[in-house]
Amino acid sequence: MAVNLPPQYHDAEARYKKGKTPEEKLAALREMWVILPKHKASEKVQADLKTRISELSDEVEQAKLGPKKAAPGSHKVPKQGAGQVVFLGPPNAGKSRLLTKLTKATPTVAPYPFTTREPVPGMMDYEDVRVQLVDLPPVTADHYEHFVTDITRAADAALLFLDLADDDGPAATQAVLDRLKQARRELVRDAAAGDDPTTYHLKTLLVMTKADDEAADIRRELAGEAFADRYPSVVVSAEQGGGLEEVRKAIYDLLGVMRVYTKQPGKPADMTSPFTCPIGGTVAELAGRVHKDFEEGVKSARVWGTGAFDGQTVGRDHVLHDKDVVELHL
Ligand SMILES: Nc1nc2c(ncn2[C@@H]2O[C@H](COP(=O)(O)OP(=O)(O)O)[C@@H](O)[C@H]2O)c(=O)[nH]1
Ligand SMILES: [Mg+2]
Repeated sequence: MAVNLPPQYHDAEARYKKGKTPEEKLAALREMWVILPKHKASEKVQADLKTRISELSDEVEQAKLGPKKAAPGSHKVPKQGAGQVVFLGPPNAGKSRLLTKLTKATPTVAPYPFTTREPVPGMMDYEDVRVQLVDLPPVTADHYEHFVTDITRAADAALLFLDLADDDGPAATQAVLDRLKQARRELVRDAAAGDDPTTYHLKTLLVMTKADDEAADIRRELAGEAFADRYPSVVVSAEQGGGLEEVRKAIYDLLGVMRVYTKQPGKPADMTSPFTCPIGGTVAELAGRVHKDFEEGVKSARVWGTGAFDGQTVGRDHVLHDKDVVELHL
């Protein structure tokens, strides 16, 4: 669909291109955002603009912190698997313990706070896919590692922790949200919902930990009032193992991906390692996952799986479904 952009938009875009400092560029981008018609046809332009504004806001902010804290990339965790999910929460909430239960990673688990200082990644198995989980240092009103700002942008989703063994759990979790907001990071139910372009929105699952605590049920009811409307949630006891399977599934669901198995003509499908792409993805998008040159090159596909599809030939814009088997024709 074509987007009709008013002339003022193009004027602002020209100022953006001519801008010499990040501040000038950011000002022009914000003008473009205000002018841009917000409707279905402009969704892609809106999304691109939001990303550019959010990235440039970070850059301007980091420059203010000075070169030392802005050291780029030092805490990057290269993505693996179907998606990357970061752990955000107050100290002592059971983040590291949960990571040891869901993956083979071995972060330090200790009854005192601030034991985790660096990102610790681990791979979680869920059926036939793997999801990358990343344990992070705790966040409080006064303690914030600046690399968390970068790492939350790179992530696909977040787990927000709430400690059911602590009367102050809800306040500590709220403090995490408040501190992240200062860094222009907002944890939300649906990443598409937020419309402040300077803030980066990350899809989030609330994980209520230490369900084995004797007062956990009461605290959960109280916390439910504060948080349950804002996020999907799960309750878990990493110590006793209760709820771990639900957590695995909820994390996978949070990613909003589907599995697609590929096959070569005349050969059986490889049912062991599916490709994952966002729910609603097309044949062309899948092809791009298989090889970056295939997205342009794919002409049609045969699809087995959902409903009527039993080897039918479909076009490149055909929408795929979870567990479809696809033979790409280039
Ligand atoms: N009772 C109970 N204690 C837990 C549970 N999960 C973690 N803990 C304890 O809580 C403390 C902090 O755990 P840790 O994973 O290091 O917290 P982090 O700071 O959020 O990474 C440790 O003493 C853990 O043994 C749980 O499910 N039940
Ligand atoms: Mg920890």
